[in-house]
Amino acid sequence: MAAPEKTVGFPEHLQAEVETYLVNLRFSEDPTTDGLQEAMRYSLLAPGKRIRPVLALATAAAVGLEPSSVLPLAAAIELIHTYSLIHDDLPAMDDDDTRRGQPTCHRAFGEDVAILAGDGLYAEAFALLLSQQQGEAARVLAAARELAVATGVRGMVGGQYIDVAGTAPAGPEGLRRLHELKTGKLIAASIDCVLLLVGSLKTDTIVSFRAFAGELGVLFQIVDDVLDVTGSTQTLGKPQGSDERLGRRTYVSEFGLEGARKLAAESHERARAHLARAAPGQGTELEQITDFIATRSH
Ligand code: GRG
Repeated sequence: MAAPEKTVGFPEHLQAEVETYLVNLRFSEDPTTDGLQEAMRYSLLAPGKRIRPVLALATAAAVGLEPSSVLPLAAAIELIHTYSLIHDDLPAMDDDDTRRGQPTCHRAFGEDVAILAGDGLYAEAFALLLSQQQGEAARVLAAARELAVATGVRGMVGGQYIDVAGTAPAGPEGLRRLHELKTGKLIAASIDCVLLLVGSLKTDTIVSFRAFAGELGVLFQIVDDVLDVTGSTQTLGKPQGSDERLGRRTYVSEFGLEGARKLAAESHERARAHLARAAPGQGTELEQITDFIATRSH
């Protein structure tokens, strides 16, 4: 299995904790489903940046929890993210050949197995969260509910539908809403679910963390749209230019490259300001991730 990507200015100690946890995950010991497990682990353990689980661990650190105490939640989020990538790459969606620098799951294992690998990762994410995450039962359930909503019709899958069906209203608000659901909700859940596990934070702190979480999702997507135009297929680990090929509405198609870059810079400033209010003097790793998301090249 390829080594995880090394990233500059990123909390690599948290990334390493996530990676070790993911590598040790097994979903079944039944040999008749070995091929399915192989496909799931092929996509999961490919060199992704682990932004979402690292965000969860960094949020834990910022609110005084031991980062490793939220590893089951963090890993569940990465399982769900990986499922979304597998299904997004399918012929019926983006029909992509490469992802995370290797052939997509359906190219390596066939379309039928890739669909099942995505389904399996989604279900195993909740099995992991509900059986392994420590904490008061009501708080773990609240986090599970948040994750389900963030990835359902009011979140990631709803956003993907709006994108493929082209039902977003015209104009910047429609575009923002689409991406808020499709990409933003899972990124925000990586922070929100940790707050729900803690359960005893001041309202002001929660409000600022939520504003930070929402802005980080926006920032991630604007930068992703810029990179789709300016990055290379090799650096990105997925085909460059696929948004234009698929006629997708992006921040670049809507505002032009320079306009999108300006919006990214403004969003970066807002995210940092929200974080400074949420975790004054304690958000070092969250600051690192925020700056990484704004300046990343892949
Ligand atoms: C449920 C089919 C389905 C789709 C959900 C999120 C999503 C919609 C699809 C993922 C496809 C995609 C490329 C979306 C754009 C933003 C994004 C999520 C990029 C990939 O995330 P990174 O950069 O990837 O964090 P790594 O590989 O580093 O984890």
